[in-house]
Amino acid sequence: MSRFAIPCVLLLALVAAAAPQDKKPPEKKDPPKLLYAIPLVVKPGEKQKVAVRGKSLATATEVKVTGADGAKVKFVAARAAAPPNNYPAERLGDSEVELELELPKDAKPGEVKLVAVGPAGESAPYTLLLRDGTQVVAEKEPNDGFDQPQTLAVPCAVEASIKGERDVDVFKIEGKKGDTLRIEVQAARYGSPVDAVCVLYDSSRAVVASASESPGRPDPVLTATLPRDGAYLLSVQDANDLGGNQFGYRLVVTRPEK
Ligand SMILES: [Ca+2]
Ligand SMILES: [Ca+2]
Repeated sequence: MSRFAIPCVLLLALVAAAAPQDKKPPEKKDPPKLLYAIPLVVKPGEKQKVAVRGKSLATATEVKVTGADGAKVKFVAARAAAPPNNYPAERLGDSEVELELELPKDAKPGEVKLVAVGPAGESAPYTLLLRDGTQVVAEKEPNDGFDQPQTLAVPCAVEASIKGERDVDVFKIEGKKGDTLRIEVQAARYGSPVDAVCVLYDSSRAVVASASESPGRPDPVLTATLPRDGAYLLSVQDANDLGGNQFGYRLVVTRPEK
């Protein structure tokens, strides 16, 4: 063995120790994803606390707001937050950010978006559901059956939730023969986990119309011409009987122009 043999063996061992196969590949991180806001409906012109649930948000460092001049967003916190009841994280998220949001009074529905920023990049934009000029009504529980409906004056926009598993929300609407009612649920398209089903009954509890979706969209839109004067009952529930404080929806009832 030459006098260089031992140092060469040592050198090879050192090179082997530093070989790339011994290095752990960097952990692949997903960019953040925003799913839905709690509360689901945001009020322009007011400073409000909003939590936004999603995926990979625990390490988010910033949330940006676009689509409204003068909109302000303050990043308060980010945390891991498992969905309740072992519900799927794909729909309910595994983490959330807490924000203080102030949108200008003239913010336009459909145009205001949030983007979360984290170590692995930016989320896709999330479109906030905003109040518009429609009369706002807060949902009043209990409203769980035909015997205890919440009376609505049309037109209105009810800010409601499927508050727990098997929650049913029943609303009463007075109508005249020949009136057309348009009933729309806004939920899934704004990321809400609510998969809504709407049924309109007449006063004898016969079904007038029902909807569980609208063309190309999971949120129901129901249009019905009323067959007689009287009280009508509208039920809203989750197709899978799931529910909880994250299950927000907005119910918009109007009489469209003929
Ligand atoms: Ca409810
Ligand atoms: Ca209810």
